Amino acid sequence: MDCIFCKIIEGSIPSKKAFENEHVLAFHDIEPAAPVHILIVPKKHIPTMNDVTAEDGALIAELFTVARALAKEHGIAESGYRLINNCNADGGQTCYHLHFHLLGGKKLGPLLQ
Ligand code: IU
Repeated sequence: MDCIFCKIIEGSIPSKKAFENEHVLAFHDIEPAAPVHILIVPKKHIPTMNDVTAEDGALIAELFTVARALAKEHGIAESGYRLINNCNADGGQTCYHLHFHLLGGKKLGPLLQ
């Protein structure tokens, strides 16, 4: 499959890993938009939020659990952070494998531009 995140998950493209288990990989974004910028990615290839189904419920919950743990580990749980999913073109999605951006470590600006 021609998906960069699938290649990162299988290890044929390197990444700076922040967390990994059977279902989830988290790695530092190559173009960080904040001091902490980690991508939290299901190992299952789900292209966009629109493709999430009810049977992915436990997996989506796990992504949020990992996000919460990483926020704590990277010292931004109390100061605050954002967890963002971009969906399709108008949402700004560029990598078509579901992921959440965990952003923090500075006072973030207004959300909408
Ligand atoms: P988006 O929500 O699909 O726009 O986010 C894709 C992110 O993936 C973006 O912030 C890129 O910098 C990041 N990224 C990466 O970390 N490593 C890569 O090899 C590629 C993109 I391609």
